[in-house]
Amino acid sequence: MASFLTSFLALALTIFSYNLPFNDALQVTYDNRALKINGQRKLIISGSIHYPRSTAQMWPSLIKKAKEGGVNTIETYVFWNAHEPNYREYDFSGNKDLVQFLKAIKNEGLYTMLRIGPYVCAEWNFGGFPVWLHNMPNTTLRTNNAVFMREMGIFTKKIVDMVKGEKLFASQGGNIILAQIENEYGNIISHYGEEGKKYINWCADFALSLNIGVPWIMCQEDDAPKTMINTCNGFYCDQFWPKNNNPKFWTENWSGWFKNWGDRDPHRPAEDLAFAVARFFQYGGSLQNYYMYHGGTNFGRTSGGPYIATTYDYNAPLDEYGNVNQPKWGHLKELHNLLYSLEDVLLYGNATNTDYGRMMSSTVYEYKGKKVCFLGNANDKDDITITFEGKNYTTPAWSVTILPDCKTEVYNTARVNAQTTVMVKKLSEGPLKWSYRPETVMHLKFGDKDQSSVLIDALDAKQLFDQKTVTNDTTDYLWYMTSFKVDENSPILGQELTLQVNTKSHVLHAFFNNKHIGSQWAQDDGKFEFSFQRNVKIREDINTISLLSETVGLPNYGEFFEKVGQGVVGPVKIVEPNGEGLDLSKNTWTYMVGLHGISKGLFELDDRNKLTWHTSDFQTDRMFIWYKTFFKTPAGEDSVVLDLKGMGKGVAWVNGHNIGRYWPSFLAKADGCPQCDYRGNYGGSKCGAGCGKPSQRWYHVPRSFLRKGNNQLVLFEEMGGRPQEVRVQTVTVGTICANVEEGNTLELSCQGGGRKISKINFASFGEPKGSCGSFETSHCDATNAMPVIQSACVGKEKCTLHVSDALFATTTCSKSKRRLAVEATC
Ligand SMILES: *[C@@H]1O[C@H](CO)[C@@H](O)[C@H](O)[C@H]1NC(C)=O
Ligand SMILES: *[C@@H]1O[C@H](CO)[C@@H](O)[C@H](O)[C@H]1NC(C)=O
Ligand SMILES: *[C@@H]1O[C@H](CO)[C@@H](O)[C@H](O)[C@H]1NC(C)=O
Ligand SMILES: *[C@@H]1O[C@H](CO)[C@@H](O)[C@H](O)[C@H]1NC(C)=O
Ligand SMILES: CC(=O)N[C@H]1CO[C@H](CO)[C@@H](O)[C@@H]1O
Repeated sequence: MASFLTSFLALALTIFSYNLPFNDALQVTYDNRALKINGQRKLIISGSIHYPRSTAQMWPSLIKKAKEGGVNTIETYVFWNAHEPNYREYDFSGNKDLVQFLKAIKNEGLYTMLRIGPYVCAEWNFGGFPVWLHNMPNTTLRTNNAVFMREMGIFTKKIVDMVKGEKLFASQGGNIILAQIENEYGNIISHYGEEGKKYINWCADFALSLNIGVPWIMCQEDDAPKTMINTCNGFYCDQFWPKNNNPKFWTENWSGWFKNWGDRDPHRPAEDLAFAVARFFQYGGSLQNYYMYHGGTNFGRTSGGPYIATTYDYNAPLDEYGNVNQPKWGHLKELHNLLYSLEDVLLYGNATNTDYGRMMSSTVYEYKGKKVCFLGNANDKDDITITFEGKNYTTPAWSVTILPDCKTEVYNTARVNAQTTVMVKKLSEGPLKWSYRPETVMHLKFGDKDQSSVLIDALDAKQLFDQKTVTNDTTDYLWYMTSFKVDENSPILGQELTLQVNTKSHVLHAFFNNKHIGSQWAQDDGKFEFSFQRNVKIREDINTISLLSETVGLPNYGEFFEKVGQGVVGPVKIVEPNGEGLDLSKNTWTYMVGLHGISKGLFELDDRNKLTWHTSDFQTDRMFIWYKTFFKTPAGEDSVVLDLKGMGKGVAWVNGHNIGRYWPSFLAKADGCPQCDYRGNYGGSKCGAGCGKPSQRWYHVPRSFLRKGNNQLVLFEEMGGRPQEVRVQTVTVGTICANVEEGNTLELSCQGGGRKISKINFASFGEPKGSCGSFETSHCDATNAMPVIQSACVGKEKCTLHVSDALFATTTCSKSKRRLAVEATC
């Protein structure tokens, strides 16, 4: 069995280690089983990487690691609001250089799935739509609406023409094999009635009219027009049966989950993800895409919401910084290589399914005398033994066993032999030397704009406006300001009064007569609205109210999501104890977009306004304050992060690059971090970690944002924090572990960067217990595992060992249970 396994995997690897030739046009078609390339059915294993969620400098290495992990295709959306931030002003620079990204994929010899949308959802701000589009008169998004369809048409055509111009479609000799129009419209179509149906048919006709020469897909859209391939999205898609004789495609296999401010760290166990993939192929699947393969970072204001965090790590096979996430990456890699080696039998063979009850099934594929078998156990509690073709097999609960010759068990999704890697943070610099500068609190004095020097472009109106329509979403921040006059004889003077602000702000900071009276933020309850109420002391004559309203990511999902109000929607009232009150909603409101410090460019590298920053009387735990410091670029290649523990909420810039919103004071829920059992259906809140800790403490600073020598870090802190606790750190491989069954291969690697295995902390062959970080020997283990592993691994960047009892002293452990557990330090 052992030798068979080794040669088998070696074969699988050679099969995959060729570069796809992209010179000649490829003919891409499909039938009821699979996508066909030049007439040949093709097994597609794809991974999502969203180009603006990393940097152009990171792309080649991300794509390479994805290829090494055994994906043959990269998928991305196209992000409209990143490319057309203002009407007819386009941006394809830096990490928005779509063509460069597509070429990087092609250069690695991988295929591309291009999901143009241009609605993308994707936890991306406003689902990818530019807010100016919503602000155009008479626009309703994602339905049969003239303004919307005209603009969607113009943008989509622009992208298609750009890609065609570079000859990137497979039909032109490029590597793009599929394109997508719209996105998950089936989830919401019922809310749009006949107009929705007209729209989706228009989408199909419009897409076809672009003549790209490769098929179009529509994901999660059961009523997709016949010219489109309807595909499945979800945590599991084995029970998805396409219509219209279409092949079974899975365009979003959620490899983990995203994080909101206040959420635990999402974690989808490798065993469960591999189970979902193996089952999909057991039941006739032929194309699947990991959403995400690399999640990355929501830089700047790109995160959707409300409340999508800055990290978009997604617990994907490549982590936020681009490091391989082990054992997930390695466990899936083994599965991918095995599946490729079975491609012809899986895609051309006939399948026979047998049901054994208790959720146990087998599938036999037969083609030209070759046979491949799957044993699938979807029982979430019981391991099940069946007699299959004359032999007994035990399949662990919630797992799939693959027998490439229908006799030998080569892969089981619940048996993880890949190494586990624990990444650690290393201090590079800190504490840092800070200077500070208060942000200006806007207010009106005596009814006139005496702060006209800072009230640039102030707008007056006798109404409360939706925040998006005033800011065009150019900033998170909008001031709503008003004043009212109280006569000396007014009965409300001297009474206990309450200021009441009904708002759809995500965060509200309120000032009365230029004094801060409170801050409040919305609960993450799906509604995101609240009533802010505080006692206020009215004075005779003029009183002023200043409300700083903030958005923390615009909605990206749901029917009519663009119509959800944002900002101070009102009413705004001064309420007397008897409930009567003064309604200020129709008062004259003065609007001021953004912050003073932002308009003055305090975060920019060249201090063009030469404003003073203070160092004496250093201020901490204070709201509305700017902090500035400098730090050195950490040596080496490891990813760089800022540890912002101790800070409240705000925005961080490094050398003028906005690295995103930070909010470490928003803690993850204290409960719901139980022991993780991979068995049973996964959901976004299962297996979470980090309960009660900051929902995001570390913030990625891509190396390409750094300079030789000193780097400038600027923080705008709006709640109050302690910058002296901020640290610059690097992320590196700490402990590595493996827990390999006899007959398999131990592979330990420090994952590059020239690092070597320095120490073996634990090694035991037999029936060692526990997991990485807490292994223990058992009574029957061999006595010499430590020296064997030390001599094989210490001082090496990588070591490989075929695990067999011949290597070790005798053990009394039962033959079927023997395994080798190792923990090492890089
Ligand atoms: C918007 O729709 C209204 C009502 O159908 C119409 O009167 C108005 O002219 C439209 N405005 C624009 C700019 O198309
Ligand atoms: C699969 O089954 C169909 C119908 O039973 C048969 O016509 C075909 O030859 C079979 N193909 C293979 C590869 O066995
Ligand atoms: C399989 O297991 C059954 C039940 O335990 C046993 O009776 C049978 O002999 C086994 N068959 C083989 C081939 O080992
Ligand atoms: C928002 O867009 C409108 C229409 O293009 C424009 O008149 C207005 O100045 C913009 N406001 C801001 C703050 O960008
Ligand atoms: C229905 C739904 O929420 N779909 C989303 C599934 O998850 C991915 C990422 O988490 C989104 O991009 C989909 O649109």
